[in-house]
Amino acid sequence: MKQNLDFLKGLHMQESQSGVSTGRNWLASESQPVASYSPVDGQCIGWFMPAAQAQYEQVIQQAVAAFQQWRLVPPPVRGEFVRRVGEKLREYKQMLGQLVSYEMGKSLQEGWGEVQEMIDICDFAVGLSRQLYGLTMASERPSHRMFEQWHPLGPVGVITAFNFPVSVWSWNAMIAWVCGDVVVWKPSEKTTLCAIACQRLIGEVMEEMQLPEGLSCLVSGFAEVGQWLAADRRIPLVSATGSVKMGRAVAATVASRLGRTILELSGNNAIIISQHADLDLALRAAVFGAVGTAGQRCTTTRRLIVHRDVYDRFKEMLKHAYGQLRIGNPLDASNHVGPLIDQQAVQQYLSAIAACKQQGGKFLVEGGVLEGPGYESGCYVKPCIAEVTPDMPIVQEETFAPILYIMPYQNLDEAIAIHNAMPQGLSSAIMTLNLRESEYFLSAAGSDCGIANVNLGTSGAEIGGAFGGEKDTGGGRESGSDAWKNYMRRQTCTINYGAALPLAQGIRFEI
Ligand code: UN1
Repeated sequence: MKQNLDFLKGLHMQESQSGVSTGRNWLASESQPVASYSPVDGQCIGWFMPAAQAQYEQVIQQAVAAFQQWRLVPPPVRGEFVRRVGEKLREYKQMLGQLVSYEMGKSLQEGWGEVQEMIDICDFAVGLSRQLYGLTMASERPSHRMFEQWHPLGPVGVITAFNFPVSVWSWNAMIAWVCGDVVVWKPSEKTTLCAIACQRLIGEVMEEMQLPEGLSCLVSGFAEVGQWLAADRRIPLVSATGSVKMGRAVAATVASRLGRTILELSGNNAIIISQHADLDLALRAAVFGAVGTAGQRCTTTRRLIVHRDVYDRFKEMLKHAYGQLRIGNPLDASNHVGPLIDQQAVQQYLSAIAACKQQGGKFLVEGGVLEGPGYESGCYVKPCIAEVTPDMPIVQEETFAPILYIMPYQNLDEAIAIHNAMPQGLSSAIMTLNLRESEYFLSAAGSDCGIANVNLGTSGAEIGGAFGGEKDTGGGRESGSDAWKNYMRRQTCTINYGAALPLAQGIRFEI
């Protein structure tokens, strides 16, 4: 099937373009152009010029200047900007979703879903722009009033991964903007064209509203650009999504200057499938969780912990479901599973399978790389399932690929112990119709993850909740609930409207 790439023109993508921008303006760069290849068909989609240090410096100066103005704009007026961004995204949803699907390789449904997630966070942020509430506290001193207020923080650095090339940035950017911050985005070098497309759309809204250059900045490039952001004292907050290795490096650098981070790193998410589960529901949750986005979500279901009474039956159900999966071009809506992001990811998938076999894993559904017509990019792999024991080293690791590990359990305490015995702590789920089991799973003795679900899978969180997790996942929270507080500075204020000066804690000090 010949690919229709008209959406690239619709998004004003050129063959070669600057990857550095302060909003409406694009900076010429001295760097060597970098190509972006589609894992869908192996074609070069276009080229971008990454940021060199000189452009980075220009961008940050502009961001700092824009912050001086933007912090003084009333929050609901800042919300109006985000509302218009949401309108723009609605207008371009079809095409931007197609670009996400083509450059990243996720199914078209998921590409559109990702843009919808951007629209949703815009709506959330618009409402939030009138709800940046602070508390009023009871002062212990007579004629004193005490309260807290939230002020804008500064330019926020946002480092994003290839797997959600547009929405994770938007979770950060939309919230940061209504909070009065400006945003400097360093996207994954693997999906930079998606970032350029977003930046162009933002630039149009900035032009329409005549907003200060520097409000929305893009600094494309490799890991070194992320390190510049991490080391930069002018960036009070760095929000980073990606590998644990990247997160540790960013965290150490930002901590050494006592800056703030929001880290959203790896997951090793499991579903506990009880003997009291609705197994049909469990099957649908497990299969989408494991093979959706070709296993490249940080919320992907990587482990199934299944009660012995239903273990054999569930294995058969899984085998049958995996037999129905259609793997192929993600822009063809009839396919369930697209390619991995690149050849390196394919190698990691193959190494994990080899390690699993070597450590005693038994494959229920075999993996492998697909070849032949339609699979020329070499990035299409078969989703596979291995029976393992929980202590195998490979099971402790997050491999960004559709490899599902399955293991049995006897009682719920054992299942929860297996569940929690991982370095990561992002998302989790239990499938059960038994109230005691589900409540126990959600109790302090239950799941140790940032996200815990009952009778739904581990992936596909909504934007209204805070997103993130514990342990090696990094501890950060983004998106909904009160995650906005990370993007602002809290000020505790006390006003004395009396004529005396009583000291707190009853301290006496007479002069
Ligand atoms: C990620 O993989 O980094 O919950 C984010 C989900 C999506 C976001 C995943 N809403 O699966």
